[in-house]
Amino acid sequence: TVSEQFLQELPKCEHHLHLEGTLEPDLLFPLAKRNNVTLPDTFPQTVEELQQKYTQFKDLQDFLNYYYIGTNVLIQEQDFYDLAMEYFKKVSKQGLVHAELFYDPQSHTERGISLDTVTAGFNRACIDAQQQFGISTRLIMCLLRHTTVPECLDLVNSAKALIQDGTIHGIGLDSAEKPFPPELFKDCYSLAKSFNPNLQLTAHAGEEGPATYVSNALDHLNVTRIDHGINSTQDVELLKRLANDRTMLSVCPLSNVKLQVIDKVGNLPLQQLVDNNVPFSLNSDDPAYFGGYILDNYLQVNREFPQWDYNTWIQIAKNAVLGSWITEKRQDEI
Ligand code: ES4
Ligand code: ZN
Repeated sequence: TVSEQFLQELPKCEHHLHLEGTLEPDLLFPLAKRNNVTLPDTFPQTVEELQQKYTQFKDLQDFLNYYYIGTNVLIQEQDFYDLAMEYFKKVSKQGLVHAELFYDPQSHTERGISLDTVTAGFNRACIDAQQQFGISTRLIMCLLRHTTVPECLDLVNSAKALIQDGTIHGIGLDSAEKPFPPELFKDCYSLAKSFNPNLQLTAHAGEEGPATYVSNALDHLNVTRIDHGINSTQDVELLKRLANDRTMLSVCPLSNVKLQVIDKVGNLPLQQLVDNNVPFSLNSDDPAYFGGYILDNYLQVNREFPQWDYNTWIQIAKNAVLGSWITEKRQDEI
């Protein structure tokens, strides 16, 4: 193992964080009150009851059911700003220097909240995070794969100006993985890319879904990164491809345990990724739901991969910098 102080001070980059997944119970209830939002009768009514529910989810869908109810309390531009600022405040104390952040516009537009309201609040927080904490940021707009392709095309079209001016730096694909293979969203990805050749592309694949979802995301969506991707280890040829192309996997240790994708962090195939030279980063996914922020994920991996020395950890941190969608100048600064 390495010392916890070393991991705390190590400059860290986050590539897999859903802003809506940073909604802590102690912000959820006040926001519901502030916005006069009634939660379903079946939803826990106190912070304690909700935290109790968050101790374990049956699977990804069980978690998503809570996650989408949580998003309902976000209404005003200020709510989105406050949510993101709470996240930046926490991780600024954990050695985070760069964050690439997912958000799910469709979970808000379906409730009548405009893409511009959501994006403006999150983007204003990003500007303030750079100012106040020196954290650089990128926003990644996700398509919800449980919705329809025409709905996702509508979202991409409505985001045209934000993609063109770079406010939206990347496109992602999230929500229930099976049975929605990445290739369904081929036209959505190519349309988005046609708006700005510098747009970056990633997709959730290989979390609950098979390695073929990872290959198909590479083949049909032209992504340069894979979110989760841990099931890639089912296919050795795919591992070679990821290593050769320097395609980074954004791995989320505590998330995988809470959603019962794996039994314990030590069962993640991280040593196999290291041995096959596949780049990966360590991330928190939905920290308010999964019991830990970025540093907690690093610390848990350190405990369960005690064979890793300082050099291994420095290499992981470097790979995270190299896999970030930032300028060479910013890479050198970090
Ligand atoms: C997510 Cl862990 C995970 N997987 C897929 N979609 C998501 N949205 C928020 N968290
Ligand atoms: Zn995710």
